[in-house]
Amino acid sequence: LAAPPKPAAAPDASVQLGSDIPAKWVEPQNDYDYVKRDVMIPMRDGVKLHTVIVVPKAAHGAPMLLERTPYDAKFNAKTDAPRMRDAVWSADREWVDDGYIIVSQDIRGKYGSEGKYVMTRPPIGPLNPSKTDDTTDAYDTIEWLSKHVPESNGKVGMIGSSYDGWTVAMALLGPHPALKVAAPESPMIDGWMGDDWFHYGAFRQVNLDYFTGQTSKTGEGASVPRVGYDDYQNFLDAGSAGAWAETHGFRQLPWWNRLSAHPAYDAFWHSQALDRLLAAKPSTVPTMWLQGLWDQEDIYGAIHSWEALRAKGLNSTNYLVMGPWFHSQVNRSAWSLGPLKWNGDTAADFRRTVLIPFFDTYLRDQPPATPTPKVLIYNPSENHWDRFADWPGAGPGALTPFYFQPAGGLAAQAPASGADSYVSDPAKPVPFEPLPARFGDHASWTTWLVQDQRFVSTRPDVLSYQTPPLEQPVRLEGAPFADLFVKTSGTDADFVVKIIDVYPPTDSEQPEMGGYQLPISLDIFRGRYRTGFDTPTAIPAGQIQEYKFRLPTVNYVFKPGHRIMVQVQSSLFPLYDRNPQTFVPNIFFAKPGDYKPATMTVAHGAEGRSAVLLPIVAASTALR
Ligand code: PG9
Repeated sequence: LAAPPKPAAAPDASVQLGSDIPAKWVEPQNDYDYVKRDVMIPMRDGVKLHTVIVVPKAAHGAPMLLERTPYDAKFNAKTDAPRMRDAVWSADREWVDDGYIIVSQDIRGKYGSEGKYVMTRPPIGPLNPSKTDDTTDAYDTIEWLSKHVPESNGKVGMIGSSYDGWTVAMALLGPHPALKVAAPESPMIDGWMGDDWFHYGAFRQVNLDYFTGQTSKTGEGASVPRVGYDDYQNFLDAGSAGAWAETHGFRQLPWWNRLSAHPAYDAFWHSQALDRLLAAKPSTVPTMWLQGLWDQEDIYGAIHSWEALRAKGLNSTNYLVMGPWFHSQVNRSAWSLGPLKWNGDTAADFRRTVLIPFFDTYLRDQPPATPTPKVLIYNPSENHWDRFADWPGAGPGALTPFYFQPAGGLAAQAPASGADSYVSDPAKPVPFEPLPARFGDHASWTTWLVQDQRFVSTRPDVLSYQTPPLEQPVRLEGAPFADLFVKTSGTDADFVVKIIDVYPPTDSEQPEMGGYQLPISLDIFRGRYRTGFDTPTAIPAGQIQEYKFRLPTVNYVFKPGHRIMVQVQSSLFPLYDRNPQTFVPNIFFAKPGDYKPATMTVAHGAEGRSAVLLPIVAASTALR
């Protein structure tokens, strides 16, 4: 008999002939309460945009929250957290709690998306001869989303702050029918007039790092390397913004070349100013315009867009919210701002109780328990939200002048005579924050607008005017104006005006607030634009000229015992580039010899009644 065959030797599992790394590792998703899809969505010209869709496993007929960004769409669900609430970025947690599908997309040419990147790409037209822009890209994306996310109800709400707020505003220029609601948060709307790039023509040098960060690479570029620790000294040593750019290779950056060729408010800027474009083509998508009252980057856009649409009669779909926030703080926690403490987490509470119910109204046909107010603005001095049926409480014709007085006074009566002078020396510009100035320091950058101004108020080139301690409250609801009458010995000049709440000298609860000089509204104005933003003209030396400009909006009460103070100075450095004080064609490229000290004489008598025009109301116009 033949012996039975021996069983084949079992494979020896202790010997590895291949690789210990499998060709493809798939993480079991059992613990995950969401699925994440990375898709490339085709646009009308064939370019595909990288989009991250995060869907709760329980979703069925859920609304979609879309954010379009130049800052890497992977910010959502980039961690390996199995709970969607932990996987999204902090601002989206409450949306996850409410069952939303969260969608983020890289805009054209950035991070995972195809195509070419153009900085805040202008709408199709003279500045953009192509067939696509961020209006068509948003449209095509929403078209795709409304058909390809089976767990959704096909309805989309758009959100995003700053640049991402700009993408929301662009979508509103030609919205897809499935776009049901929008919230541009601190949107960049007019980069020349008062958002990121300039304020009334004064250039914001903090953006030079942004230019390399954003346009030197498809992904994240680096900031400009610094030799010294203090940006005040670094920028002083550089000379002009143009010289800084030249040293650091900016000629390779087309955006810098375009921007620096357009220092005035010419067609390049006003034909891409979104408040103008939206007003010319108002959308009926319910829109909540949001921003911070101390928004250090985009303090102009939301309020001006809301006002432009209101002026066009858009009422029932046009909402305004201003919180006690720094730039984009609406998406973080906001218990405080610098030394100012708020009544609760004003950002998270707002998202939960106002913003999400507003979106649910249009995305789920679920009206909120309490109707959304047309205007909601925090009152930082009384520490509560105010709801308004309309805004401003003080109409444009209802501004009350507070005139500069001899001996540093400030009062509603115009003085008979007087003037004050200071020497503005470009070699010693007034710092915008206590030195060392550090653009990269997030804590100081986000709070410089509430910085105690005592750090400069004793400088000889800073004028201060103040009321006596108030006996009655003075309530402001609206946008103050600066109205200066100044003579300079130079041929160009900048003027900074700050409206300041001076706290009483002692505060037993928070001693460091004793005598605090809190700016509640401030801005800078480049004098060459006093007669027209598109046509700079030399200032005639030795002649009084008027400089009148709007300041940021406030909802504020100066309390009894406090004083109203106004400060005037001619620089805010290095945040704003220095004015050489000699008229040159383009300040970006001023030469060292152009920078000259000048004597500024601020008139407050018959020659010109310098003042701030305050939106004073006798009583709050808030809904009670
Ligand atoms: N303020 C930033 C920005 C917006 C738009 C253009 C350039 C910069 C931002 O935070 O996105």
